[in-house]
Amino acid sequence: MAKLKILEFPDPRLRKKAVPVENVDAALRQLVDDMFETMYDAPGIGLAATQVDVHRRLLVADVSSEKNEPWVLINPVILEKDGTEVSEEGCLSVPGYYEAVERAEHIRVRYLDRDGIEVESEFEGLLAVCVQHEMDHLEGKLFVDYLSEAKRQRIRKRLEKDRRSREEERATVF
Ligand code: GNR
Ligand code: NI
Repeated sequence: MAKLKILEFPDPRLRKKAVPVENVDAALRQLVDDMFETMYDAPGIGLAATQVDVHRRLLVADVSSEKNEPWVLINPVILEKDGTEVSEEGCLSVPGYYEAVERAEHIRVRYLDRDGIEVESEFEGLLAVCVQHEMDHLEGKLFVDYLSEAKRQRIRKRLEKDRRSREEERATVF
């Protein structure tokens, strides 16, 4: 098991479009395990491969309070969307910011599970929000893209400033 480094906005690698997973093999399952370790440690309720600089179409999620309901979606496709709901979203790649985003309320998704079996599931509530947020990552899209240009620039500038002060901090220690 290994904890992976999470890319942060405005890193241009977060803008890459992920390509389909071709083989659900031992190496892919190792990546899935590492993504869960990274997500639980963060802590977060979902993680897309894009966020750990792997540009393949897979995501993991667990919105349960006991952290014992892991979901693995490989090559996910939304078949149906129903209703809309607005909720506050955050993102491990945009640390410290929470903003209202509108999403579909119910979604029906076709994907491969961790054994490479094709399945269809319906999601609602927080898990539906999370799956849509993670699928956006696979397209190179972030929740800040739904905000105004002014808000997005403000978040980008503050995160760049935070990053610079963290780098100065390291330079002082070493
Ligand atoms: O941990 C996360 N919480 C969250 C809260 C509301 C809507 C979406 C999310 S996903 C986020 C983890 C993350 O950045 N996944 O890409
Ligand atoms: Ni995110």
